[in-house]
Order: sequence, then structure tokens, then C-alpha cells
Amino acid sequence: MSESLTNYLSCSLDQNQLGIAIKDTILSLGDASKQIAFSLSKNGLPDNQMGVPIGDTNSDGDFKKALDVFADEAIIAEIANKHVAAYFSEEQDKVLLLEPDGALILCTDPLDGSSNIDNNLSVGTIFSILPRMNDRFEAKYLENDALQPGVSQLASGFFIYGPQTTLMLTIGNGVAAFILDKDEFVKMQWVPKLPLHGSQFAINMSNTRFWSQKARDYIQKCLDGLDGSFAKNYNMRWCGSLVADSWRIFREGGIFLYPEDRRKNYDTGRLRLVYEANPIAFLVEQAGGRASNGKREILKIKPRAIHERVPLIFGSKGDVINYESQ
Ligand code: AFP
Repeated sequence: MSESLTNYLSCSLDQNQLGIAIKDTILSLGDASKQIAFSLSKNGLPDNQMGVPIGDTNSDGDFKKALDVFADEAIIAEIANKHVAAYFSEEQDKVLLLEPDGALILCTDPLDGSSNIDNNLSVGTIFSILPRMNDRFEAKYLENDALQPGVSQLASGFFIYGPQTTLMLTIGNGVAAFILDKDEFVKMQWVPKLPLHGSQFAINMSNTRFWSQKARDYIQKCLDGLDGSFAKNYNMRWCGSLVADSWRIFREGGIFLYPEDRRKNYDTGRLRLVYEANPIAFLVEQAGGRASNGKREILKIKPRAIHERVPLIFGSKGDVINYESQ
């Protein structure tokens, strides 16, 4: 018998107020994900124009799509009036204050990879749950709570809307993978664990000319294969969707790299520390891997701003250490 997400959370979390808050919030995110998956499956039908850009831009300067907004609103509706004191999202410039007595801070990228929607490629929702530290129910205090280093996360994960709707989750005791079966997330038998080294690398090679010497040297060694100093043949994959690339790394090992580069606004990379790098890094470390900005562990970095970017290199521990010591 497959174990349901509800049962897994009930058995794994303490039955105190905090444990119940974490459980309810993850289940609420699961409910939102079902609505997002359903809407995505209808994208392209004549009466559903969810992939169409709407006039507005998000914190990244990208055009928001109707589905980005739908995903953000679905999450807010599911978590409202429960345990989340403050909600931070890629789609919101500012914090949303929700539940005055809430014990948690929720940070999300509601629909990562949304430029892939019209091409029917996998996209996902990434989330990070932090403890509320300040009693004052005011934006400036709760914003400060969202800027805790990733090591303080209570739970993190991501949903993928692809051929299957799946969830990769950690509540700090390893990583568990779930799959949506009809209306319920059930635990997969596979337990995500990263090997020390992999034989795949994931990077957007079209940016080679903008990279630092360190990134060029590392990728060159991968390309040199058996003849090079890594003495191994590598395969390359790049989905352009962080959740899809991450899932593959959890399955097969290897390394994902989105380093800083010389393009305008890419001097600290592309991905967001608080709601992309931190949740992925927590999962990676819980699966025995390593996540780094190229120099130090992602989870130890103290964020300075909600939408701050960070170079992100993660995956098999040995591969990431090789990159750092390049
Ligand atoms: P979008 O959400 O704008 O599609 O961005 C997706 C993403 O942040 C992440 O999922 C990918 O790893 C990365 O961008 C891909 O970036 P490049 O297009 O620069 O390769």
C-alpha cells in the first residue's frame, strides 16, 4: 500500500503546534498544486489562454503570464487564514501579511520555468517554509524573518507539473518523493539520495563566452571526458526549468550550474536565493549532496533582500567540491 502525503506528514512531524502548522501548510500547497496542474493541462485550449503574457512584469522584469498569476493566487487562497503569517513570492514585489497569529513564513516561486509553458515542457512550484521569529505583525519585522539563512528552513520542496505531477519534499529528515495519483499525493518507493559523483552536467552552454575562467575551466574538464583530468565521459542536459533539471539530478546525480556571468544583471547569477536556491539547497543537502554559490554553502548565506540573486551550483557532493576548488 502506498503511503499518502497526509499520513507521511502525520507520522514524521511532531504533534505540537509547529508540527501541525507545517503539515497543514504543506497540504495546502498540495491542494494549490492540484489546481495549478489542472489549469496547466488546459493551456492551449481555445477557452484557456493561461500562457498568454499579461501587461505586467514580475520582480525579474519578465512578462507575467496569466498562469503565473493564477498559481500565485491559488497558493494564497489555500494558505489564507491558517498558519502563514507572511507570504513572499516571485510574483509579489512586497510581502503579503496573512495570519496575525501564524507561526510560519512562506516563500515561493509559484510557477518556475513559466517561459516553457507554451512548449508543453515541465514547470513547477518551489517553496521554502521558515519559522516566524518576530511577534510584531508588521511588514518590516516579517520581512526580516524571511531573510534568515537557508539553514533555518523547517521544510522545503517543489512540485513539478510534467508528464506526472510530483512533489520532492524535505522536512529535515531526508528527502521523500510523491506522485499525484487521482486526487492524492502518494509516496514513491524511490528514496532520493545523491551519489558522490555523477556523469551529467547541466548548464546553459550558450552563455560560455560570458562565464568566469573558473566556470570555463570546469566545463572544459567535463568536455574533455576520458582524456581529461576528470577521466570520465560526461553527458549534458539542460531543460531551462530548474525543477525539471533538479528532479533529474536527484534521480541520476551530477551537477547543475547557473554561475554568475558578465551579462548585465547576471553578475550574481540568475536564480533567487530565498525562494529558489535555498529550498533546492535544503533538499540537496538532505539527499547527501552539496549546494554552493561556487565558494560556500548556499544554506549559510544570510540573504540581504527577498529577490536577491545568487550563483547556484548543486548536485553530487564530489562534483560540486571539484567546482569550488577549481
Ligand atoms: P522562467 O520562470 O522565467 O522561465 O525562468 C526559469 C529559470 O529561472 C529556471 O527555471 C531555469 O533554470 C533558468 O531560468 C533557465 O535560464 P536560461 O533561460 O538563462 O537558461
